[in-house]
Amino acid sequence: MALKDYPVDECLLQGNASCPGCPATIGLRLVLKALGKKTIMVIPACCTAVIESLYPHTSFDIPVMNIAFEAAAAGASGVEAALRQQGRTDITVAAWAGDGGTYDIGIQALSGALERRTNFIYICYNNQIYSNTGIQRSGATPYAAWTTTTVSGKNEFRKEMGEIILAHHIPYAAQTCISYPEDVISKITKAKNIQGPKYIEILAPCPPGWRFSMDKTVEMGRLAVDSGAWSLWECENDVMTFNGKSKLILEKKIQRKPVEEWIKYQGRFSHLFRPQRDEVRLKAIEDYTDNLWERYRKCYTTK
Ligand SMILES: Cc1ncc(C[n+]2csc(CCOP(=O)(O)OP(=O)(O)O)c2C)c(N)n1
Ligand code: SF4
Ligand SMILES: [Mg+2]
Repeated sequence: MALKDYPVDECLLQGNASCPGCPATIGLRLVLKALGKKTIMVIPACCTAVIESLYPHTSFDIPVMNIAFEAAAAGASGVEAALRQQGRTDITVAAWAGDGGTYDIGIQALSGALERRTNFIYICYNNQIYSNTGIQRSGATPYAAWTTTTVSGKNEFRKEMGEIILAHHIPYAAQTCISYPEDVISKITKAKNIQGPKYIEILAPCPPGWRFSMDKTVEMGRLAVDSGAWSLWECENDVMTFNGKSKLILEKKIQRKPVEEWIKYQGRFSHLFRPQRDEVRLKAIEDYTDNLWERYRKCYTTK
């Protein structure tokens, strides 16, 4: 959809409590434009619960159910069952959770809801950290990144949550990024019109957590995609389609930029460049990314 055709209605109101340059609010604005007001959103503990504000105030113009950190998918399953019981088919049920609430603490409830074929959309905004509680590492934090619990850089590589989701063989799964509004809106719109469980993950570069200037949020997302550190794809009934530059990288029509081109702007990786270059860890990051793309090429049916 062209930018001029986006709905002008905003379900995320002004004066909310997000940081300047917050990717969660960019993502949520886009998602709610696509879903519209007939949406019930289930939100666990995360930055968004703070952005929403304290009862009795709210910055969201839709009904929201706030729920415990681990329970987003379970709560959404309950809402969906209640609506089904009432014969309501005009309301979309969406869970909106961070990477901590998805990759780590909420994974059991999420896997269960996908396996039960719950009719809902689970959206993970992935800022690669537990940001709300002070920038702790999560299962989504990339290798070598500084967080307050990995002060010399994380020793482990991130989980590939997309691949874990694909193993559930749900009707629709996708990865996108806040830097690509048309991609976000078209994937959410598609998911809204599919019956059964849908999972969409949105990369959300976080200025305070990744240590970059607040006017660079969109650029950080684009560089993540250009470098292949993140990819845009969708999977419908087990057939994957890569989108935008990710498709060109997959088909080897362009070369991905080195991941270094993305991480060099982020203070959380500064120890890889100063006082001297850490060639071992920089190479490990590029190797990991090459292996991931080779796996995409070999192991998945793509079109
Ligand atoms: C069971 C439980 N453990 C820990 C917490 C504290 N807590 C609240 S939000 C949060 C971090 C959330 O991280 P993420 O899901 O990535 O969302 P973000 O803050 O990054 O938006 C933590 C650790 C909690 N509320 N409940
Ligand atoms: S810490 Fe990051 S995700 Fe959380 S409100 Fe601030 S910018 Fe947004
Ligand atoms: Mg997070």
